[in-house]
Amino acid sequence: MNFRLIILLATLFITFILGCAQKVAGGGSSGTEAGNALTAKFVHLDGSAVQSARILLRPADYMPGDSNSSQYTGSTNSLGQVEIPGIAAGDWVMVIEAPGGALLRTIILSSTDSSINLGCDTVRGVASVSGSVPGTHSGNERVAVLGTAYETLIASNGTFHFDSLPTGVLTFQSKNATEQRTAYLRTTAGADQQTGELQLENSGTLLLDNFEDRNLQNRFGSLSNSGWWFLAKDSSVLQTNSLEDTSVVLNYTGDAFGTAIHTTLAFASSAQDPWAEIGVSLGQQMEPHDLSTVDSLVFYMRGEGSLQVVINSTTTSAPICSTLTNIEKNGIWARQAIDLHRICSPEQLQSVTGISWRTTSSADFWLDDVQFIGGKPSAIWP
Ligand SMILES: [Ca+2]
Repeated sequence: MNFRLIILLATLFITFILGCAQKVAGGGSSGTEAGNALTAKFVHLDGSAVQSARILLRPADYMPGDSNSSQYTGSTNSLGQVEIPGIAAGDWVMVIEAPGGALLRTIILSSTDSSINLGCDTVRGVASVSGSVPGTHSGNERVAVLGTAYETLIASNGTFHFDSLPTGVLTFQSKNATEQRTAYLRTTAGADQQTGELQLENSGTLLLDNFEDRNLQNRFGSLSNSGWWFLAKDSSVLQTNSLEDTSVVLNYTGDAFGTAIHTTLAFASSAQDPWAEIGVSLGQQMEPHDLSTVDSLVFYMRGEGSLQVVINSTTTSAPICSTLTNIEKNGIWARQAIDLHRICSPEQLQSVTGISWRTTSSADFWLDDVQFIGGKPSAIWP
């Protein structure tokens, strides 16, 4: 065996025992009676094993201070591996705290799972996060990270700050407040990040956008590096409520809906097959969103016209599913609820790249409070 080969083999061996290259030993309990067994492995940035680190699983909707909340604990062995047996079915947030960093992952366990192997993850450091909560503040209101013990006070001017949070997709929620407000953020190690303003959200719903931040990236854009609202149309169609012909217009409604999308589209009678659509992207073509956990798409609209609500997916055989909705001309905001499982196939819902509101005739379209009912953040943004 020559010297170069020995070096090569030694390098391969080191890569094999260090880093995420090594498979996590699976196994654990197999019966559902005993609950689910979870296995995972954690390494540092240099590839060495994260040893003797504390792992804590709490329910995904856990608020710091919740009593009677079940939790599971474990710690990593010398290889950075952990196995936690007997976990009940449900949605769990797992936090690993180690020297040099912390990591958060959300895990959805069904009653039919028996052992879950999370594979290998790298602990990269911690993130600092700031944001704000609108309204007046009593002094004992807090912002918490759901599923964890992390919480911080809201200052009298409505701002809050976390020094060191785990990396992952985090749900921030107001605590001790009269209104439930939330924000979602994919945190990055070493970065100083902003959640923006926490938005009103009912439990069981995910607010995609209410346009109160007056920008055209949806609330989940920071989770996927996309999420922009757009207007697309045939050149014969004129958008008559704006000087800027190709952009989405945000208008203040003067009512409880605050800021909303408003587009007036004029179709020329002579044009052939004219069309126009307001849409929002949900991840690039390479990373479509899995909306299987979403029951329905809910939004409010007013104005006048007839629109096709279109779900775009990467399914090659049938890339869109859609349903027709009509806007009554009475000036009143109407709530529309679209049962996604009625109009789309499971394959289509697993690979959604965007939603659009499409018309083939003149329309005056106001859109606001676009929400998913029943969607699980952890399933949509793994
Ligand atoms: Ca609004």
